[in-house]
Amino acid sequence: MSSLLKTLFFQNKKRLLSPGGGSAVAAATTILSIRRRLMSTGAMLPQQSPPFTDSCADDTLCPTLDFPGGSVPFTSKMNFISGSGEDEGRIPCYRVLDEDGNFLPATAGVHQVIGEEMAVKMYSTMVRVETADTIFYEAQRQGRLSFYLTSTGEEAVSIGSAAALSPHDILMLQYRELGVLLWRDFTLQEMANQCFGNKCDYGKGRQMPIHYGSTHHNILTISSPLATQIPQAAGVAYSLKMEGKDACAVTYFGDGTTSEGDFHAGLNFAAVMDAPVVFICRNNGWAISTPVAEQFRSDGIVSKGKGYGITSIRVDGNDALAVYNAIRVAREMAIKKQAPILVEALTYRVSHHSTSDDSTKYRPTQEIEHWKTTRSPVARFRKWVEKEGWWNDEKESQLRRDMRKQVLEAIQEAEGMEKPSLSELFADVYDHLPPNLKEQERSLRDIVKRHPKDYPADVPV
Ligand SMILES: Cc1ncc(C[n+]2csc(CCOP(=O)(O)OP(=O)(O)O)c2C)c(N)n1
Ligand SMILES: [Mg+2]
Repeated sequence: MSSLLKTLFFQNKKRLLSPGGGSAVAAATTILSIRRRLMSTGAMLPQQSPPFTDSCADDTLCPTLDFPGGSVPFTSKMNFISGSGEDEGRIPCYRVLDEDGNFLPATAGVHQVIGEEMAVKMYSTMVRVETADTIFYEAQRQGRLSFYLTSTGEEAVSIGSAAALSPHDILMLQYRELGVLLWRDFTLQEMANQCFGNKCDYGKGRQMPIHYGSTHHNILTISSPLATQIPQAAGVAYSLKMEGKDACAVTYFGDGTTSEGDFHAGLNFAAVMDAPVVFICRNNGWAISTPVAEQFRSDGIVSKGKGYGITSIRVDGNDALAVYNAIRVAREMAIKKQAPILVEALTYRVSHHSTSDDSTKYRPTQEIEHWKTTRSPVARFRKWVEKEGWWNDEKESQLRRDMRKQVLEAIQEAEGMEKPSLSELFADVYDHLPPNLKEQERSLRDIVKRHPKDYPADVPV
């Protein structure tokens, strides 16, 4: 049976794993259709419910209802369950360090799981992200890039989590997780090539800036439509399970993205299929101009895990050590139990949503300042690393100087590089170009010929 299941799966694998091609729903549908085909051939039996026993015909004498999926206790109290969680209070947030980088009394000695090398690499990657974000943002303002978006204030979520994963884990990002890419040694040059859409960009200049992806780094290409990565992650996790891999799928998404149908489909699918996936929600308080108070009535995202039967935790997203610890354990559980885990990281989007946004129009500047200074995840982590005796002002100035130089060099190199040729715009989707695309290509070439000044000179026609 397992070889038939595998054969059917591999026949469909390309569709399931293709980042842009196979949509999330298609992935789910394909896996379900594989199961259905196996059941119809008798190769796989549907999961058996325990046999129904009418052992208790009189409900008043019976303490439980024998129901498909498991028995349910009866009660004579008419209790409505509170939807907001106000009866139980809000779900607490796990943290390790206080704002000054000191271990909290309850966590001292218990949680110090990383040593100097890891701590310094994590801090250096945070500075790398900060520097890249600042310079790329400025480059966009100078008109050298069409678009950019920073992860300022959220560095601990991406770097703390990436550090806790294995390079074999397959990642599906949203767009505000540059730290994850840089942690995996995706270079500043690879990043700059993508943002400038030059001939070395893996996407051949066909995506907006910041839509990174790299097969070599096990990172699927980012796509603009929100939440598509969530059911895809469930499908990828299911494939890892079928191949018996010692790895999991990990997907990142924002608070606003949880309002998409794909979020709910993805979580339910992963739970029902026992797929080893870690869902990481960066709850940064805002979805462009929509605050979380207008996004959902639940106690954040962590409370939704229970509804899908998923083990979940809420963590302080500005505490890199807490994120690291939580994700390390979440990963272990996902693989060992072959089950999904949901992690909600509470953080804050300090930057504007993107270069197309001005967030001072819809939120108080004091709120932004508070998170930028008092609650900075980078400053907090630096304080801890310094207290351990692993960092000092001299190392700091040297690192910042080096990073600035590296980012500027990468931008200069990427900007000067030739763009992909015009024909690439039509390649890689169909084996043979269909007539409508042939016509579009012909028409585009005709327009470029007639209006050469309106088209960039560095795009080979
Ligand atoms: C399906 C879909 N709807 C709307 C958008 C437009 N959009 C882009 S980003 C964004 C906000 C997402 O917020 P969140 O998930 O909280 O992520 P954050 O930007 O805060 O990191 C919206 C509405 C989109 N890209 N895709
Ligand atoms: Mg958000």
